[in-house]
Amino acid sequence: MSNRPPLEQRFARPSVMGVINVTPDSFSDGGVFLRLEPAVTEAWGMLDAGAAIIDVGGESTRPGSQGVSAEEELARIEPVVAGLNGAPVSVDTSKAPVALRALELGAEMVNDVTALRGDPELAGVVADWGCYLCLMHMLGEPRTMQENPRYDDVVAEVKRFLEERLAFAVSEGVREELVCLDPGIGFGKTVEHNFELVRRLGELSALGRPLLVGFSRKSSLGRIMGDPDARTGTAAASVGAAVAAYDRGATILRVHDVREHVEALTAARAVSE
Ligand code: HH2
Repeated sequence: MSNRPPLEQRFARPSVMGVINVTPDSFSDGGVFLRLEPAVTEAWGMLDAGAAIIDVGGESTRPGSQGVSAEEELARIEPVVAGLNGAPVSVDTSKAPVALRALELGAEMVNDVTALRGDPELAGVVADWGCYLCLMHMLGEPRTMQENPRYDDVVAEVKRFLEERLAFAVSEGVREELVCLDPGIGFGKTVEHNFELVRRLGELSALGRPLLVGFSRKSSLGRIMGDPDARTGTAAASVGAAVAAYDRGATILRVHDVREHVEALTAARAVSE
């Protein structure tokens, strides 16, 4: 388990992470994959389309959401992760028992939107398993995070946070070369904050770890099209943001529309080579 190659070796730049939300209420695909079969079929389709890994989540973190118990989260994701046996899987959770079960079923990454602040047991699980880890920035918590988020300098503050969480993870026994960092698009940020984070992504690269960016279908993409109340963005807008993030250094792009992203990023990489 613990002799995994460094994350930058396992995930070439750019790599696509396909999202499967096994939830009734996720903002873009809520309810679609609550049944086992469609979720597993969609995930295999994403892998066929070129996804490097599938991120399976059982708890929505959309603005205003309340969270679910570990039992409920596990009941949602366990059959899907089991059904993907042998496929590259990441588990989108902040709960140690959920992560542990997914790892037992073959998951290779824990994607924690709380950056190891949600469950004091999670760091130990990740360290013991020697799995990959994504640490994401969030200001506040999902229930309230979009109520007037404020920063003096959003990029500097996100950078400081990620640096501190990376140091914490390492102090808990997590191997630094297995960690990637994520600015947390939409997690306690205005539209302007989200775009500034991508514009200045190079400043986060200075932390020395690969960056994961998840802009796919997020409301800021709908809002810049002129709808101030948009709750989601289109696939085309998502692709535009992903290519821009890749151009500025992102390694992993977390997306819902895998084929479109793989094609666009393949073209973008050909240009940059
Ligand atoms: N965004 C969401 C969930 N998990 N994980 C990382 N590392 N980065 C992200 O940007 C990120 C994430 C929210 O998007 P989605 O999964 O589509 O919706 P929901 O949280 O409502 O299930």
